[in-house]
Amino acid sequence: MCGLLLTIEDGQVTGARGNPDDPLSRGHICPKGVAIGDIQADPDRLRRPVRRDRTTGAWTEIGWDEALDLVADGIAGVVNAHGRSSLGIYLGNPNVHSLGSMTHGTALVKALHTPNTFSATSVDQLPHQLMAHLMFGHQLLLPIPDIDRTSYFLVFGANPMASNGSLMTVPDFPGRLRELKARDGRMVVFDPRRTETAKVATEHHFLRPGSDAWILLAMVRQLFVDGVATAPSYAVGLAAVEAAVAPFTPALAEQHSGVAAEEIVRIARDLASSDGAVAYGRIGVSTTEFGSICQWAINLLNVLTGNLDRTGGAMFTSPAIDIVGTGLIGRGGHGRRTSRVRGLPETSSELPVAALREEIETPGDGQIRAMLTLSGNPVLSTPDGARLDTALAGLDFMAAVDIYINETTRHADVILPPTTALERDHYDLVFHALAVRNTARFTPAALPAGKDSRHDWQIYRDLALRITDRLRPRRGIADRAKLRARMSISPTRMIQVLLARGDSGVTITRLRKKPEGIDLGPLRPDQLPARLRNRDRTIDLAPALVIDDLARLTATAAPSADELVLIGRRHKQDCNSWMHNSERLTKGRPRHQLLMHPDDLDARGLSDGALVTVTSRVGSVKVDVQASADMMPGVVSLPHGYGHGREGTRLGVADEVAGVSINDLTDPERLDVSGNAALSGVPVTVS
Ligand SMILES: Nc1nc2c(c(=O)[nH]1)N[C@H]1C(S)=C(S)[C@@H](COP(=O)(O)OP(=O)(O)OC[C@H]3O[C@@H](n4cnc5c(=O)[nH]c(N)nc54)[C@H](O)[C@@H]3O)O[C@H]1N2
Ligand SMILES: Nc1nc2c(c(=O)[nH]1)N[C@H]1C(S)=C(S)[C@@H](COP(=O)(O)OP(=O)(O)OC[C@H]3O[C@@H](n4cnc5c(=O)[nH]c(N)nc54)[C@H](O)[C@@H]3O)O[C@H]1N2
Ligand SMILES: [Mo]
Repeated sequence: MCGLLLTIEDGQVTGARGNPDDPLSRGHICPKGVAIGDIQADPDRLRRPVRRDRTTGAWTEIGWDEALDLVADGIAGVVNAHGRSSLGIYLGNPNVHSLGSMTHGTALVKALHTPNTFSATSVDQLPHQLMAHLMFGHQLLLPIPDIDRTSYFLVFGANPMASNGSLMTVPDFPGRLRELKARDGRMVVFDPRRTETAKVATEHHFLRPGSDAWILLAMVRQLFVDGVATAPSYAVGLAAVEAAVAPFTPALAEQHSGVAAEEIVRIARDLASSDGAVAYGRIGVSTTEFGSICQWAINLLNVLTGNLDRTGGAMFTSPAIDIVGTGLIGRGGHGRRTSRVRGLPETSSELPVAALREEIETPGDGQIRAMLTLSGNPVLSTPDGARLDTALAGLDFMAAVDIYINETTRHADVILPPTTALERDHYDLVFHALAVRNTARFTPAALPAGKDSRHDWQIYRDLALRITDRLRPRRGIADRAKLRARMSISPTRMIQVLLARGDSGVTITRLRKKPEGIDLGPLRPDQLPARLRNRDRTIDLAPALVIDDLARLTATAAPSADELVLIGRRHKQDCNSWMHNSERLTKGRPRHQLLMHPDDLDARGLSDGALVTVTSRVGSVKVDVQASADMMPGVVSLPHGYGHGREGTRLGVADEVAGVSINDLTDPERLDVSGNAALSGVPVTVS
């Protein structure tokens, strides 16, 4: 989403700078942007399909036709023998960053019609989407902080200084924060680590991981105690909320979180009395056992203080292509069916990825026997990845659409590599809709696609057609013609049509003339209730799902004095589990270490730099430990996305930076009510 100015010489990127004319990113660039050419030039990146010999493990390059046929035969073969459920699909994060995946990947998944669809959503933002669905009537109707005008920014479990924001696309967060402070605004951060964001905050509060729900509910309660909780006329359930939060006192929150009760009360009052204030919480709260309660309470803080749909508060975006209003992406749903083995609820037709391993390994009707992964690396990114690793090795067939032979795709029989970001047109369907300012930008391919290469949308098109052709019973002629027609329209053409359908006045012609992007202005207030997507245009303040889940929270025990729990972290120079083969991003001091407070090291007789063993209920890893006074005592941290160097991968990641995978320690049994994995706050021992 950051506008870049690239220097290209002889087909190679030799320079990347932030584009000062980009109306959203304003010249900002992060290390990943600087390194974008490394992916393009990486000799380890796949440029042609490869096939793995199951006996020798050797990979051979093959032609596209052969590769697509092999995948179609493999998948159709399994499905025809064992039924639709025998195919599992996993969609990873980069799908959302590719136009062709958004337009054609989703259509492929639909055409394959398996109940066993999984994605990175359930190790990430599922609670946000579920609460948006239940409260506002659409899974992507997400309130976005008006960072450019707020006077009080209350942050739980996010590190935008490293991440550039999430469900709040905010390029140049440092610059925007400086502006916030210059207008006497405040940023208050709750995080078990004194992060880059905490260090530049007005206030930072340590809290015990997973205890946010207690604090947030105590804050909501305080609004009622002080008599300032108000709800708009189009909201229902205020009395139910008041009753539900009544037991969650600041004193209880202090017991569970370690944050002083008076501080919790004061911050709730500061939020309520500021002119244009916003509460925001991200992956640090959504990946806890009470992620949905947290997102619910955060929405409540914004609604009940009058800050939803208000300048300086949280608002819904008005993108040039409105994926919400047009119904391009469905409203969502929850619990309409459950997973076969553990009975976990579906959300928006997907199952929690924490159930993937058992769905592959547990014999019986509906067992997954073939997998298709699309831009995903679940071996490193989902809980108990080590065991998923083993499970993938036992599949009858696996195919991947990916650009690397990595920890996950090394199990594939065939890998189909699409063109990369620089070789394909891009219009961002998702992140414009989540951005802190309304803008539109079309980025034509900067480099010609390599000879004999395929865009992802072409791969998805060919797979959809070839697989459905082989499925029995065969679909009718009309059906197949419809699919062919749908899949043959290029993503860029779709964007052209979708823009014309909207009322922003933005057209593809205008966008092509202004490659830096078109500014559509700041977030707009006063859009409610019209923008709500449920039938009666009301906000449901008290969805039964979370109200019922409060009992589970109440039943949790207060922490013991000697507990040690594990949390994750992101760095500016990391990109989830990939890009560790970019030398530009990995040179300098290694950053794979376990961070631990010096007192916790002392208590165990460990010294800074020692090789330690970290053990959880599910596994154990050996990693270097680094003393850090930025950690809350009792809390240790590992970055996610590390743990490279496994046999059979071809990544070019140096040994010194390979690290270990935090998800060899995270526990697929720890879940939020939504089914999202509780990756944060895992009980561990360190020796
Ligand atoms: N413990 C812990 N676990 C976490 C997290 C955490 O904070 N802590 N974070 C979670 C979050 S927020 C997320 S989003 C997930 C991410 O989980 P995943 O999406 O499973 O993992 P990524 O590391 O994003 O993997 C991206 C894959 O896409 C490939 N790829 C990159 N670019 C392209 C492309 O242009 N086309 C194609 N076809 N493939 C491409 C890469 O080679 C890689 O295999 O991880 C989650 N896991
Ligand atoms: N450079 C870079 N940027 C990225 C990514 C990347 O890998 N690298 N990944 C992208 C993706 S896919 C996503 S989803 C976003 C995520 O964006 P963010 O949510 O901003 O990402 P994190 O840095 O993981 O921040 C989570 C914070 O929660 C804290 N935390 C952990 N447990 C708890 C808890 O129980 N309570 C509270 N209050 N805090 C807790 C952690 O210490 C951490 O600081 O980032 C995106 N941006
Ligand atoms: Mo994510």
